[in-house]
Amino acid sequence: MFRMCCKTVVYCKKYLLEHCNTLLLRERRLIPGTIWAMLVADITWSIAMSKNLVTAFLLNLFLGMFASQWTFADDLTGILIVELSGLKDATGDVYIAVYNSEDDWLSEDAVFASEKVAIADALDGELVRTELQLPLDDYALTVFYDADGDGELNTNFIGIPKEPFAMSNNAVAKFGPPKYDEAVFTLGAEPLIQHIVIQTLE
Ligand SMILES: [Ca+2]
Repeated sequence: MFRMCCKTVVYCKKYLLEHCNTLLLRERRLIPGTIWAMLVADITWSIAMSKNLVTAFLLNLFLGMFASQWTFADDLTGILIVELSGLKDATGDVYIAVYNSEDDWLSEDAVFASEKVAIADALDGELVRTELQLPLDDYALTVFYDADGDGELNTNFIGIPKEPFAMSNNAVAKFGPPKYDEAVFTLGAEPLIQHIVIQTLE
């Protein structure tokens, strides 16, 4: 019984630490929560080895689960509210692409997150409004209205969008698309509103 409990606790601790390492690789802001979770694992492991094993085992599980949930839900995600204006149609879809790296900016293959928004379902007065839940970090957005419904941003032969589009911060194109620095913003724990005016170049 004692050996089985020891193995179970070791397995739970190993899982927790591996889970924390995965989080650490995914999101640098997880470090404080990760350290906290690892401390919980180590403290309860010490208790388990010296006193009441079953109590420590249950405490380990409870605190480990609590630490993970606390890490994810309370400290590490924020609400990004995207409000769009300037759309001339109340039907069709808007596509939002989220980037969190200058190196990935405007790459079709390296989008951090994306969302297809049905305009009819997201109308809030004259605005199209949607919410994204994202890890706390820096982001930049591109938005376009898919006028022909093919799911892609149509461009002309030199790459200029033929469908209404916009960037976060309402960054303006000048001799090329806006740079990441012009479109980037920081999502913190408080909900953040990005009010974006859709533009049509042609
Ligand atoms: Ca299109």
